[in-house]
Amino acid sequence: MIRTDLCDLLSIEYPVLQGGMAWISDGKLAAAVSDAGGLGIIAAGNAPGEYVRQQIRIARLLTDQPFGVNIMLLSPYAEQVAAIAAEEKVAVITTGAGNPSKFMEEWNAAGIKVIPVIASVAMAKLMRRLGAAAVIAEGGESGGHIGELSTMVLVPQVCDAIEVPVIAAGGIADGRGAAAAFMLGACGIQMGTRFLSAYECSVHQNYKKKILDASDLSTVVTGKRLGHPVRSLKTPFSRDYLKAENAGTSDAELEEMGVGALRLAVQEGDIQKGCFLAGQIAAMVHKEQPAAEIIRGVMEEAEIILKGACKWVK
Ligand code: TUI
Repeated sequence: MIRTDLCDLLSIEYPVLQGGMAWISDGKLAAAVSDAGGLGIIAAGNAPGEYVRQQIRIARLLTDQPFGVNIMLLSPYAEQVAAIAAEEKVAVITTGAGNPSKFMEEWNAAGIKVIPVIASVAMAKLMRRLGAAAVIAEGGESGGHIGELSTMVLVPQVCDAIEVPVIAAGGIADGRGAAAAFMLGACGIQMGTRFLSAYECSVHQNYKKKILDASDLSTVVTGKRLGHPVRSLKTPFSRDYLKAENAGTSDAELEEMGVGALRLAVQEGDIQKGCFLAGQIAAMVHKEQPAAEIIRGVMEEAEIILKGACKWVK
């Protein structure tokens, strides 16, 4: 069994977080992950505060284990969701796609453990100074909004820079990735794409099928020109978007193209117009299975690998 400081910090059995995926990570998925001994996370995405409150209530009906809320800082509702998460006194708040400095004091005062997603050493240091309980160091292998660095180089540099627990994210799909993350100095992992295939994940079946059918080169990064690089599956939408980006289409028109595309993928399974966010490990997702089986499988595999890790040491 693998237990790390993160398990004690968050009162969880396995040092595994489920990524806060906009439109996807709802109360049902978060509860399933938390009930299985990981930390489930409800994603606020671009949704209003009341949606998040409703999902928190659903999760509380389904599990008595701790779970978190992810606040996407580019959302027009970020302030509203921040206040509701504090009011509801969720166990953990994770943040993404920006700098949560202005919220840290309020969340810490509410007794919430704040775990920002960071993509650089400077941001990790700032978050630590402002009272982050841990950080999630997310590499560019991830799906969705990404930073510059890969997990392999980001995680050890963040571990060297700060003394709070570091959770590795981006490119982790199985026990090999988890074991590697621990070797880099992380004391926990976060997986997003891998949980898309959980039975308890309500994403449209077309989305699940596209993940199960993906190959190593199936993802692409768009949005670099707008300053918000986003990794998604290669689809008619991503091809059109990339073409528009390269053709010099105006920023306003590009923003317009993106609006609603995520929801179309998640809820309608719209193969033509949907934007299917996914990490580079999509090809390593092979079947639908319960969230509990995913967590146990990954951690059991990591344990075997770590126990055998001395095989080259003479
Ligand atoms: O946030 C994510 N992944 C996301 S958010 C999202 S919704 C969206 N849709 C369209 C455009 C943009 C977002 C889909 N996927 N991951 C966490 C993450 N945060 N990755 C990288 C970062 C990050 C980047 C810069 C965190 C902080 C940061 O700081 C920059 C600064 O100085 O503000």
